[in-house]
Amino acid sequence: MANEYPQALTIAGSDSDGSAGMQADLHTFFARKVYGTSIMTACVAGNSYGIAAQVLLPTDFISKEFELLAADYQIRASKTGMLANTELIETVAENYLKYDFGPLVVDPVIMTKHGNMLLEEAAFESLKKLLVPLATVITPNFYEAQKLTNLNIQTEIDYVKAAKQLQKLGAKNVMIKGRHDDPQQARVNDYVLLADGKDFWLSEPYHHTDRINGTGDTLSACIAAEIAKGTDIETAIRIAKKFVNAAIEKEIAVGHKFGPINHWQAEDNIE
Ligand code: PXL
Repeated sequence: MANEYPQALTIAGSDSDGSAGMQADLHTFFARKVYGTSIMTACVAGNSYGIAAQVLLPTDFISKEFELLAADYQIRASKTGMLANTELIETVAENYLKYDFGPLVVDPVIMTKHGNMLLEEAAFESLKKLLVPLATVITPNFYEAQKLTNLNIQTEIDYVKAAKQLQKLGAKNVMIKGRHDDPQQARVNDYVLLADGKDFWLSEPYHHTDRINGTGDTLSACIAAEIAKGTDIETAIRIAKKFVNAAIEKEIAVGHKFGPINHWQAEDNIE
């Protein structure tokens, strides 16, 4: 029968070097054995040194992508990545509400690890108003959580406060990814606050490597993949943290500078 196999959707930008964005999402869907569909919002021209240019797709084209997928596929979970500006956020939110594409994982992508902006500053408010309330799970990094909450996040208590504030904005489950910018640190700790109020920290070792492009994309895609298979939210988040850790642990050497993580390593090393 058509559509029995679990299907997930990424609504994101294409990254030409394959390390991040939609490509990282599709690698993850493949590794987690869900069929991956994709609604492209933008294309960036980049390589492992950085991004040089980006173009945004027309909103009527993006709406067409939604319409065509809805007419044929049965998507059981979705995730968002690069949405670039207010117009694209509005288009994505409107279309997501029009169809049934399952629970939504929002990765509130603002900037690449190397400082290229992937969301206009003027669009932060629409991200908060239109997209955060649609999030079954939201996965900001430390920087994005600060931007969305206007809090200065220093202590563990600050993470808790920020997560609660994101729930007030409408997100159901929140995972705030901890800092990983200190070469001395031994572990990377992420804070999770679930819809029912249960909370916990997830901790994995810090790996000293430049090959970490696409970690946020992979984490959110892995959560969506698990949800598409029927995994509960807490387990989906726990699997995704382990998956990303395994993918960082053993690099694949492609590109000269800030390379990708290794989805095959992850596929082979977690259940
Ligand atoms: O990893 C964030 C990200 C998301 N989407 C696109 C990107 C990047 C980082 O380079 O290029 C399209």
